[in-house]
Amino acid sequence: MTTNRTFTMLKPDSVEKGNIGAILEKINSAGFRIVAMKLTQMSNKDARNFYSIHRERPFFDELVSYMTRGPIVAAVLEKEDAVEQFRLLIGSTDPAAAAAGTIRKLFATSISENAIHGSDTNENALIESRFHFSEEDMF
Ligand code: IDP
Ligand code: MG
Repeated sequence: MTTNRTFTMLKPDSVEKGNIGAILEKINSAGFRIVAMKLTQMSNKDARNFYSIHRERPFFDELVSYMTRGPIVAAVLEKEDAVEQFRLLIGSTDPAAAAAGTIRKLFATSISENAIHGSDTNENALIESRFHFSEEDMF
């Protein structure tokens, strides 16, 4: 995996609200190429592992139950400077603080149900992509 890739999840609230198509349209329009993509549901164990960095946070149990309550869309995306460019596209963690036009501003409900995930570093993009996809599933 090159440093031009990032990892995303359209979280359960986005799938429940029927926002998959609208969010993918924003991602496409911003010039990201889809390298891998699937509809999947995380188990409790998956979510606890994926978010293990937050295990001591007060919102950890809430986060795990939110992320496991229904299907997500997991994807690997490619663009120059993908990690940083994608974080700009999704906006701040709290949609109330997110810039106009960002995916979280447009589609998120709250700081906990915030529509979409984006990796925060190149190293985590690689770890998170491999969590969901094998090398032969990445094009
Ligand atoms: P990020 O998704 O913008 O990188 P992180 O701080 O890594 O934000 O938090 C991971 C996820 O945990 C958030 O996307 C959100 O779903 C949830 N979360 C973060 N902070 C809070 C909080 O203060 N209350 C409830 N949930 C939170
Ligand atoms: Mg994060």
